[in-house]
Amino acid sequence: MSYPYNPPDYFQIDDLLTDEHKIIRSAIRDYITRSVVPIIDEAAHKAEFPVKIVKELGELGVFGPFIPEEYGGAGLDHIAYGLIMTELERGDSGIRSTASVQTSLVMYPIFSFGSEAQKRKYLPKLAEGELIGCFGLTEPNHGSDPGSMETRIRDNGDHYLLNGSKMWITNSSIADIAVVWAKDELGKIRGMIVEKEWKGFSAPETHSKWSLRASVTGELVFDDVKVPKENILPEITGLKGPLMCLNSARFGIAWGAIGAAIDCYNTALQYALERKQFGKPIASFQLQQKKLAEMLTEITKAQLMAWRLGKLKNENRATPAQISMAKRNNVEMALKIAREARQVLGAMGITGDFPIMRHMMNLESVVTYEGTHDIHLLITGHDITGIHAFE
Ligand code: TGC
Ligand code: FAD
Repeated sequence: MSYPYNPPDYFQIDDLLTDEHKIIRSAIRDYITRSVVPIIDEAAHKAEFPVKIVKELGELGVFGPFIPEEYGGAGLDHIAYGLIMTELERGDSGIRSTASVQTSLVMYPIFSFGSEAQKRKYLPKLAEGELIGCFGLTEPNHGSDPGSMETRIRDNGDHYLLNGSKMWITNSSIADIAVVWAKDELGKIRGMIVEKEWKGFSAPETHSKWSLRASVTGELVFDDVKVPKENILPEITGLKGPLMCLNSARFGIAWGAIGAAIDCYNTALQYALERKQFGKPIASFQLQQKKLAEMLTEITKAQLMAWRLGKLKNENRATPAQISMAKRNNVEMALKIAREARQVLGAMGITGDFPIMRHMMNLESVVTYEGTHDIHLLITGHDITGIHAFE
């Protein structure tokens, strides 16, 4: 069961949005209500990503909204991108994950670091959802410390030979292409586009997840894969390449997590108004009101932070450390709200009849991927003090 979706706008942040923003948000919101809410609980139970929605999301313009129209994007601003992510994550973090990866981790690097031929070949199809992409940075032995990656390319004439493996990769087994990061013979990190059919490349799925169950996660394994030289992203070397992609994806997550939080708050509020104990709606008890009031306060703070970050990003002034702070704060906020909202529903909160438990389990991944909660704290610490506390 799910209640009508009534997202709060306590500080009238809608006044800060353009008509175009509101039209886009409304289109995605309607789509999620119509096409995702009715199927997502069953998909999560079955641990299946509803792959048919990829084409529909492409038609809605969810992939690469800030990529220029000449490459298949919509040429929108970053606030529009953020609003789209909020609406998608109200549906499910896994749906937002697919859009994050496709947009920020696949289309963004091809657009920013790719050759003209690469852009023309891949971007329009990725925008339409005709191709699905994934992003390979994390390895079995290197998660928070991607700079130590072991995956390698070796020059072999007209191509490179790629060897190594990546782990925890969203969309791995359903992806047609992978943007992969590997070190060359000089130890420099290079990005490349690897196609699914190439010999030596496999992408087994990881099973038994209790989180992001309606999303595909898996490995990328490279065994002497021949990567043509024209598939190397020519315009970037070094760790800052993948980290720039992460800035874009983390920005989207800072907005996306608000959608999951609002869905939990909305459910808790409506349930508390309906559910009676001791002859009264539980919403009349001060302890429940405290929970609801604090949830709304935290959502409102997160909305304001996301909106301001969007303005800064539109002006090309958002720093990676600001993005880290927003990702960390907003995901933690959503996770806490999911836990509180679950309690408001009592036993009903653990069932799939309501979306809360699914959001809560999903957010356990969101708080870890794209940089863990603690890594983002250390990024803020570094920014404040100038002292690197990673090593
Ligand atoms: P460090 O020495 O600090 O930096 C290396 C170079 O990178 C530059 N840099 C950045 N550039 C752009 N944006 C950023 N955010 C940047 N952060 C650092 C830096 O200036 C330097 O440049 P240069 O020119 O001097 O070489 O690097 P480090 O090795 O000490 O590590 C820093 C650290 C820990 C912050 C970083 O590695 C990190 O963020 N670790 C977390 C890893 C992570 O987030 N992985 C995400 C994998 S993808 C994923 O999870 C997708 S989930 C998708 C979904 O399903 O939604
Ligand atoms: P580790 O790095 O081993 O960290 C373990 C713990 O140690 C964490 O709590 C961490 O905060 C802490 N820690 C590590 N270093 C320090 C330090 N210096 N100081 C203090 N504490 C520290 N990756 C991709 O490349 N592409 C994807 O599409 C992708 N999708 C994902 C999807 C899911 C569902 C999940 C769960 C992960 C995904 N990831 C992806 C991987 C994700 O980015 C990593 O899991 C994450 O960066 C953390 O790495 P790790 O899991 O190896 O943890």
